[in-house]
Amino acid sequence: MKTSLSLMTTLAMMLACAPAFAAAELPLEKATLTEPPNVPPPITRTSAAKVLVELEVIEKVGQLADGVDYVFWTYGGTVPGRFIRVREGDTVEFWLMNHQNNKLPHNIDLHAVTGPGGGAASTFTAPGHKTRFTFKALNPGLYIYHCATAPVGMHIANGMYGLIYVQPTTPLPKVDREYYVVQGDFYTEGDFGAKGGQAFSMKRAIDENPSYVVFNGSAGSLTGDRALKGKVGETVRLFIGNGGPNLVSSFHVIGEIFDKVFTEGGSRPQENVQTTIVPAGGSAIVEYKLDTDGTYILVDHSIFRTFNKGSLGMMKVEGGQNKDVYSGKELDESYLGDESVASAVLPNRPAAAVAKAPTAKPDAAAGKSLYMANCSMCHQQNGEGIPGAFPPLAASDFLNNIANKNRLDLVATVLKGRTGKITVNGKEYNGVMTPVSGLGDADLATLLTYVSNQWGNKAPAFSKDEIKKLRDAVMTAAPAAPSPPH
Ligand code: HEC
Ligand SMILES: [Cu+2]
Repeated sequence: MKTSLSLMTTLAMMLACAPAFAAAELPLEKATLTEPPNVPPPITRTSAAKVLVELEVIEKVGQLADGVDYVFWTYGGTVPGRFIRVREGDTVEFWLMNHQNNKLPHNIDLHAVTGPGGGAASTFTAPGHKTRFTFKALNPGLYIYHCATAPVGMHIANGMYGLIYVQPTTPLPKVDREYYVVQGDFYTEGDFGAKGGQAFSMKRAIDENPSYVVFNGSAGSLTGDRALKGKVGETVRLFIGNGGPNLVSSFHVIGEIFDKVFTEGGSRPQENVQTTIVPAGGSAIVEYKLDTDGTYILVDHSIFRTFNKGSLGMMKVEGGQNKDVYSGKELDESYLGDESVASAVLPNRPAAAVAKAPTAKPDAAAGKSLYMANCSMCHQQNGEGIPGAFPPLAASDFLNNIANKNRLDLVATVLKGRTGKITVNGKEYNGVMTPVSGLGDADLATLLTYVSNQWGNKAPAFSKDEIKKLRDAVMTAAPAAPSPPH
């Protein structure tokens, strides 16, 4: 009796668990695909399905940055392409459609596919055609997909990549928010910020010298109104990819520590990570909790890419400051170090950049070297800025035309930084100026007097006392702006 019961149980279990029916007998469902930065909802099914994925290739003009047009080649009309979410063990029927207005053939290599070329040869599709192949999602994880049509590098460089997440049979714990962010490097004939239509530069691409390094296909795709959002107390999961084609990303969120990172999109998490490497053609899943409010900046910590090539995104977190976690600035008072120590340690330091005993009349040479040391890398030596990225200070209406408010605004901009939309001389900017710290009242007076009396600007000189008053006013006002990278 006992024996036969256990035999029956075993038989019943075998029947219940028998997974390997032909794919045709699996329940059929259509995958929900999402545009960046959105992620399809978690799959709640507990058994395999046959999942239909339809992805359309669209070649179209978009913006690489403000006023910079570029012909992108896309999966679904965006860079990165549509986010695909399936479940480990699913059978995926994959359709690639190449729109009839496109000029080129394309295909797709999904790194989630086991089989030659990841689907590339099977999906080679001429304009005005569609192709199909089917694969089984054997391995869970986060995978890049990309075009693999010759010249492969060019197809990828033009934006043909995205992420497919094969959700493990035991899913990751639920979080409050999931987002989709993919870095990519772009190669234009003109330098960063050069306006108008920009052609692809094969030379730059081969030299691995991108003019743009961006998240989600354009500088500013995740800033201002398009910033990612969150609330204090929530948990966040970012599905990060790197389309390349060339650069490896040092992905970091300024002001956050990743509680968990599934490095390279794999199955086992590392804990308490500051910066994670995302290889070209690779991914990472990062998770963190939002503990206090403010703007958190997503960067490639190869930091010139962030401040000079566009790899800067934002997550705006609301819900109040948690003073136990982060106090904000508690104190700023004068400090006078021993001059002889400073000059002994740093004999080559340019004299004018060193904080001197306050002089009554700020001088232009000192102002210039302070400007060169603190502002010129963004606003440029001649104060003309960089179109689309850094607004001009030269003949800037912002600096000169806000009647009496401008003096306070200028000091606030320098001390607290500035972010959000701003119109300068009729052109809109939407960037991030990080706060400039470490300048005493006398130096700041010298610097701002210089800035407001150069390149066609005209304003009364700032005195040390005036700066002190303005600084007090700024520092007691509401907090703003992100902290600089650390
Ligand atoms: C890291 C790059 C960076 C540095 C360094 C920097 N700025 Fe800015 N600045 C910006 C950006 C970006 C904006 C526009 C911010 C926005 O879009 O809201 C800006 C805006 C401004 C504005 C308002 C707009 C205008 O053009 O009149 C002023 C004034 C300004 N900066 C002055 C300064 C001064 C003075 C310094 C040096 C003490 C400085 N900045 C250093 C990037 C920078
Ligand atoms: Cu292609």
